[in-house]
Formats: sequence, structure tokens, C-alpha cells
Amino acid sequence: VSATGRAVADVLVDGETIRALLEPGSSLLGTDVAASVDRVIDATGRYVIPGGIDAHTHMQLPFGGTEASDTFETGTRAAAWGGTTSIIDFAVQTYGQRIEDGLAAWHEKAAGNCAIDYGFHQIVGDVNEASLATLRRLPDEGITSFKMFMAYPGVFYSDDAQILKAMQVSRDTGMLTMMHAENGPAIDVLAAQLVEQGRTEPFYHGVARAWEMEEEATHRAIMLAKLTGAPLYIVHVSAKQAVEQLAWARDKGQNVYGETCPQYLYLSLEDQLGAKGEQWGSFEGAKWVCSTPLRSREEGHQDSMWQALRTNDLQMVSTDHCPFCMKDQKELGLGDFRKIPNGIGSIEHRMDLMYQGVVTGEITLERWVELTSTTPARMFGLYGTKGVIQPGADADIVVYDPNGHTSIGLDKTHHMNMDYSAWEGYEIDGHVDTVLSRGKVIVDGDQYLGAKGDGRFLRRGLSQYLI
Ligand code: DUC
Ligand code: ZN
Ligand code: ZN
Repeated sequence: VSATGRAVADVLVDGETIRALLEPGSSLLGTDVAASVDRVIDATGRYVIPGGIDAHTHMQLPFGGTEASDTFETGTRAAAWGGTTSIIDFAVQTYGQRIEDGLAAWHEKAAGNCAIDYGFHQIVGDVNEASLATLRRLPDEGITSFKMFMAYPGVFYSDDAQILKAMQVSRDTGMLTMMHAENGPAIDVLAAQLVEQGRTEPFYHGVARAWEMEEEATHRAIMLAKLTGAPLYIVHVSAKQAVEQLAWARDKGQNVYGETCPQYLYLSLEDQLGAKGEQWGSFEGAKWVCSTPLRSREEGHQDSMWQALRTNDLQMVSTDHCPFCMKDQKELGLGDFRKIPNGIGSIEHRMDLMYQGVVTGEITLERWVELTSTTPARMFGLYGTKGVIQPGADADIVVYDPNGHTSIGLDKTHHMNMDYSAWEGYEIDGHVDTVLSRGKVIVDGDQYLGAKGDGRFLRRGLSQYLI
């Protein structure tokens, strides 16, 4: 199955690379292919798809006085179990730090530890003359996108002047500007007022981060991008009104894109954070505190995300994988939701959760491949070696069984380094059977055959979505 169609075929892998797509039973240079290869993986009755590419992960991210609980080793192993064979993680430049130093630290965390291939985006946390000059040179190092935050004042935040300057670099270099679009200064005022009123439970995280704050910031980012001519990609879109902004800008011909995440398709403020009332006093909701926040199902945000994936108002699905344990991590926010480290762990389940959207008729089989692999590859300069099964491409291949079943839960399928699952009880009508990473079988049924250090750093080219 590819982004554009499906066919019955044999895939011939030679070393790390796909050599040929063949009609079943065909011969190559007069020899019977099946008889002359080292190994045959019988995929009869299954889907053979390009390995998943999760373009938004945060392994070991320092956040809220703690650190995301998956290391590059545990996080990429969990990814492999779930049919994801490449990640793009965010290297962090903190305030007062040089980009070079933040980036070098990220290389050090990842090198030799990943089970699958990995690339980096650069988080720009301190815009100044020096960091802008460094940013311009990053494409030479295979880093062709950077992220800025309109939220988190005092942590990652950039103001409009800083964003404008960085977007000018984006325009000049072709680097993609990625934006966390939420009005952080306004959100922080609302959050403080809620805490002063004694409204400290996780539910109020979602109240403070109202959709108006996402719509406004999305619009502002779009206009700054229009002014500068920068290509723009909005991360973790969750509000239906933010999608409307994207659709509006795209209809006017502007080069803007957006991703959403499984949590914004399936989970809601009501079900997870207790907007119905009964659970307001419960700290359980901390499990689903992430930003942008889960949104109200009554307001129709989830339906709107699925629709946008069909109409291409949103182009991709990434996880924003940013796991924290309840114990000692999420619990930092007992008595004050502002201190709950933000994030949900999903890297292991993205391919399955999106496949379930095929089963329920929300998206087609081809769109599943497009959203999870092919478009991420094209968007972030990996296409050709990744994101497609074709001669010359890396042999990153998943054999997916539509007649299999996956029960998600901490005591069942769970390889992320967390003490809970945000997806406990989810049932998937499909199963990742076999996973190849550059020709090596790393998941074979219930056996894990990958190893840390197998994954290589991906030097990415410019986005294929530049115009
Ligand atoms: N959102 C999260 O949920 N976690 C990390 C950073 C972010 O923007
Ligand atoms: Zn973000
Ligand atoms: Zn993120």
C-alpha cells in the first residue's frame, strides 16, 4: 500500500535497500527470485507499507523541573514495536544557551542509543544575532526546520519581533518554520487567576488554554509568515477554529501546513479531564495534560480534526510524544495544574490508532500511509529514501495484519517508559507483525530483534513543500 494506491507485489530487499517491486512469482534475470533469496517473509493477506515516520517527538526533554521519561533508547524501541522506523526529535536551545551547544547536547543524547533512524528539528529558544546566524547554517548539517513557541513565557517563548526575525531566516534559507501556536502570555494570566480562585485541578489546564488562544496565535503566525514569505507548519493543531485559519490561508494560496496528533482525534476534555463535573476533584486528569490541550467533544473539535485530515486542511499526524510518569513527575502538579509537566506518550500507538481510523471509515488505507509516512517524508526532506517503497529507498517496511488485533494497556502492549498508558483500554482491529529498519528485521511477531545504536542520524534535505 502506498499513498497513491495498492497492488499485489513482492518487495525485493538487498542489504539495507529496496531493490525491486516484482509481480508475485516473477523471475529476475531468469532466476526464480523466491528460490534465490536468503529469506522470504510471507505477507499474504497483509498490508506492506513504508515504515512510519513520527516527525514530532521529545525524548528526554527537560520540562517543568523534570525530564520526559523516554530516553532515545526506550522511545525508539517503543516506536519500532509500533511500526515507526524514523523519528524527528526536537533539539533544544534554551534561553541564554548557544544553538551549537544545545544541538551538540542533543546529538550526544541520541548517538549510539537509537533503534531506528532519527533526525532533528531545532527549537529556537533565544533569538539573537548569534543564534540567527547559526540557524542559517543548520541546513548544511541536515537540519532544515526549526520550532518556535508562542507559549511558555520564560521558558521557550518568543515574542512577535523574534518570530519575525527567525521567519526571515526561514524565507531566505527554505527552512520550514514550525510553530507552537498558543497565546502564552494570555494563557498564563488566565491560569494564575484560576489557581487564585482555588481551581487547581488538571481540568483547569484545559480551561486556561482556551481554543480562542490557539485560533488567535495560529492567525498571528500565519500573518507573520505571509509578511515574511516564510513557509509555515503549525504543530499539534487541536482546535477546529485553528483549522479554519489554516484552511483560510491555504485557500488564499499561502504556504502553510498543519499536523494533528492521535490525542486530538480520540481523546476529549469531557472524557479525560472531567468536564462533566464528577471528576473535577480528581488528579487522574493529569495523565492527559498536554499542550495544546484536549478539547471539548461537544464543541466538535475531534470531528473537525478527522475531517481536516480527509480534506487535506491538515496534512500529517505526529504524536508530540512527550511522556511523563505519574509518580514524581505528573504529581509535581498536585494542588497546582500549572506544575504538571505537559505531555502524553503515544509513539508506540500512532500507526495502530490511525489504522483504526481506516477501520471506522474516517480515512482510506492510502491516506493512512500518506499521513503517517509519505507526507512526513516529503514535508521534512526525507522522501525517496524514506516514506515510500520503491527501488533505491531504504528498506524501512512494516507488514501490517488487518486480521490481527492489538489491545493497548500497561499490562499488554506497552514499551514506553511510563507508569500509565494514556491509551489504556483502546482496542485496535489490526496488528504490526513485522518491522524492517534498513533491511534488518527488528520486530518479528512478538520478538524484538532491534538494538540500540542501529539507528543513524538523518541529514535531511529541504522540504518538498516549498513553493
Ligand atoms: N506540549 C506538550 O504537551 N509537551 C511538550 C511541549 C509542548 O508543546
Ligand atoms: Zn508544542
Ligand atoms: Zn512538541
